[in-house]
Amino acid sequence: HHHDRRSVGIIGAPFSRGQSKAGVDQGPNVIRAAGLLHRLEQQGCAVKDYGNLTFEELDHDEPVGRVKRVRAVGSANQRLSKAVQDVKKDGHTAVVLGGDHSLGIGSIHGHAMAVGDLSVVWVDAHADINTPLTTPTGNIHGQSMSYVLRELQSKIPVLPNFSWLKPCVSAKDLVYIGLRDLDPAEHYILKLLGVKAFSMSEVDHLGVTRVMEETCDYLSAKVKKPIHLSYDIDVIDPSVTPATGTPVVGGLTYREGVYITEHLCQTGLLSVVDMVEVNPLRGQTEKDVESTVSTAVDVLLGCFGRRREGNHESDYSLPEP
Ligand code: B3U
Ligand code: MN
Ligand code: MN
Repeated sequence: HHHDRRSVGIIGAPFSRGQSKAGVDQGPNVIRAAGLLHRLEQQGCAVKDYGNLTFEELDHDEPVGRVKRVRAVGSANQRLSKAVQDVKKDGHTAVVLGGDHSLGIGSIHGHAMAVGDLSVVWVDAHADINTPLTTPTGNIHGQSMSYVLRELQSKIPVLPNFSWLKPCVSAKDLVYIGLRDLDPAEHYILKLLGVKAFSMSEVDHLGVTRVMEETCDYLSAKVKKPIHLSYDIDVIDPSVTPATGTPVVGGLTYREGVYITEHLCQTGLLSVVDMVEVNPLRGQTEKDVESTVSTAVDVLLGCFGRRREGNHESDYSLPEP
């Protein structure tokens, strides 16, 4: 039988302007330093590293209404969108290493420009669906989904450096997993639009196995679309992944966090994966950072065929004595 070598294109997006804490821009480098590329190759992937994107520094980026650093976030996401389009045109599954979660905007947009309609699985303690008018913090990493959802288009004001952005995701094609810290406006939006969401209560009630079965049944009910997985490391419990900007108690276990990507890998539909909010300056100790980064790597390896039972390449043969 033939075996497709999975090809992975890695984009570093060392971007931090969607929130206020220093260090999240070091995410791409610490994830690479933990051996991501080598381990992907070891499990049979062909890996191409596109390197880190660079972003322009803006001297004048005053808040627009409540929203902070709009121009920087707008232009960075435009660059990321182009980069994701290029990686998709080269035929790879794209991995975007963040950086904060505002990069979900450009990553999803670039993905949709390259492949058309897609499904989004947003794995996060937070829904990141505040609009520029409901945001309590002004941070765009808490607003990403509202910028790309077609149904919220009329609620988004014109913002500088965002004129390139076209809403490209339908509410019916979005599933949330792991939610446990939503603002009232975000909870209202999810109910208003009927968004499929498995909060931590549903994970407790159903178990992660049924959550993933229901997620995949829901998303492939009519046509199978490419899946965009946007994985915020803060979905996992801070006892495991403390080195992140906004840790929230009561998160996924390591095993649940990895199971999600093992299951999505089996669909064969994973097309772009974001790994965001790994911040090596937020851990208390070296061990905190190590645990956070190695968990992020294991989550990513799960997207590309790693099994906890062990793996071997299809052409493996035992050495003859
Ligand atoms: N919902 C809040 C807090 C938040 C969202 N995402 C993170 N924090 N990481 C907000 O800023 O919109
Ligand atoms: Mn997030
Ligand atoms: Mn989050």
